[in-house]
Amino acid sequence: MSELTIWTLDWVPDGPRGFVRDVRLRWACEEAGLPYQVRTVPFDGRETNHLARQPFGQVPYLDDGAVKLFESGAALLHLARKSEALMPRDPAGEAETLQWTIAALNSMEMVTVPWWFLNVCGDPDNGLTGWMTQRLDHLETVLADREWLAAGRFTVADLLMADVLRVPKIRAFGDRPASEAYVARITARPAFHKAQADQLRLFEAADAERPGAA
Ligand SMILES: N[C@@H](CCC(=O)N[C@@H](CS)C(=O)NCC(=O)O)C(=O)O
Repeated sequence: MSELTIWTLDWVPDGPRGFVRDVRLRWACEEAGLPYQVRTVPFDGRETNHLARQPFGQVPYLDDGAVKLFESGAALLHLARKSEALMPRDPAGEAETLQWTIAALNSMEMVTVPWWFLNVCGDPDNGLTGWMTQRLDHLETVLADREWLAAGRFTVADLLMADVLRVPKIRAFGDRPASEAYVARITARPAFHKAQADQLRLFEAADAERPGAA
């Protein structure tokens, strides 16, 4: 088996620490028991310094031997094909997992990220608020009577949906007890704690190397 390499930035400011999307890939590898290493590209110059690997200048991206992937969702599905811990092998369970993985990206994150961006730019009552409310309310209905999104068990779809929903401003956005309990339940998993702690450690260690560090 070729060694998996997860690429992330070498440093980020405090705000995004613990949320940089390499955590999704680390988390998936931890759940699946897949060995991996983490390598970094410089935060400074990120707009242009790794466009050959991530055409939008972002992270994460993943190397698996000859397989090179960007987009956290694509990388997660690649990892899920390696381990039943992330996705069941029966056709119905696999299809449900794919469906909810895409839903996390294309029905939730496609709304939450632009909403969050307008919010942090100082426009909390922006035109996306109604859309966001509607999406979160629909998901609350789904989560009110199920523990997991797909296949009656933990899958990579839960990992991704919980990661999308755990952004603090989104969690604080209204009273949705089922969604709140869902995010708490999924992020209580030891694999998430290890993944997040490892990311935080990487960025903390990099503080000392920053220009102007004390
Ligand atoms: N759709 C992409 C989004 C990637 C993304 O937003 N990456 C952030 C870190 S979590 C990033 O690289 N930000 C730096 C930048 O955009 O300059 C994915 O899921 O991989």
